[in-house]
Amino acid sequence: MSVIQEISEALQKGKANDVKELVQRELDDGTSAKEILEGGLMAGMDIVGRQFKANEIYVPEVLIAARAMAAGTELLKPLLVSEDVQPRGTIVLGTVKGDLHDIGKNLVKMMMEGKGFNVVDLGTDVAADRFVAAATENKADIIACSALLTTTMTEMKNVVAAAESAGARDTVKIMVGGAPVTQQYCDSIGADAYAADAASAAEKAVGFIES
Ligand code: B1M
Repeated sequence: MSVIQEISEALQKGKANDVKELVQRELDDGTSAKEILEGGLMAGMDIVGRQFKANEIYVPEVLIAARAMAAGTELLKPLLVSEDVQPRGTIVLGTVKGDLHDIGKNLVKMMMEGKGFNVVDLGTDVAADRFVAAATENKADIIACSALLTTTMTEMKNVVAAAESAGARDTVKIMVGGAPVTQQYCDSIGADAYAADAASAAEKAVGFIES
């Protein structure tokens, strides 16, 4: 097995220290950061995403794999900047106003980063105007909103309205998700996409960029 494959395997098993060691070894051997990111870390995270979607693994395993990915990307970040690897696109992500749940949102972030996106994480309790201002400031392709409460998901409608009044509706796609959110709700507020889970959210984001 190549070291790149070993990196993917170690990430899937959530072995952060192994990932760190293997990434450093591969860098010392002269492999580019881009190759390590795509062939090792992102490939491993793709498999984790598929397993999570198929209910073959659960939240704790995904969080441990995310920690391992963070350990690897930490070493690569400065090199990726100098190698001028362009991110796939920029996504502004947050949990909507009034809502403090962030476990699902953090998984969405991790899956999106695993697909090569630059994710601007606004955290929790994010008002509609802040989503739109951050999207404009960062020239984002996508605004991604998470909500876990039936009482807060209505803020997503305000995000769509705020993007419209800021004249940003043609340049930014709006994606919604979280336990109480449905495709029907997405359609009713005029958002562009709904995703039921973190892996699907990342796949849909890729679909927007490649379409
Ligand atoms: Co709260 N909570 N909570 N809670 N909490 C729920 C959501 C609830 C269903 C529990 C219940 O009553 N059965 C209920 C909501 C009821 C409703 O509105 N229908 C509830 C309530 C009522 C509350 C409080 C109001 C309780 C109170 O204080 N009386 C309060 C609200 C605080 C606030 O936000 N203002 C509250 C507080 C909390 C804690 C702080 C204790 C904690 C949050 C900790 C944290 O997030 N850091 C908490 C937790 C942990 C939960 C439960 C138990 C678990 C949520 C979770 O993290 N799930 C939850 C019950 C449950 O879901 N079983 C509950 C795991 C996570 C991986 O799943 O977030 O669904 P989830 O994310 C998934 C998908 O939804 C999707 O991808 C993720 C992974 O695949 N997804 C997206 C999420 N965002 C997406 C965005 C996308 C696409 C997909 O595109 C952009």
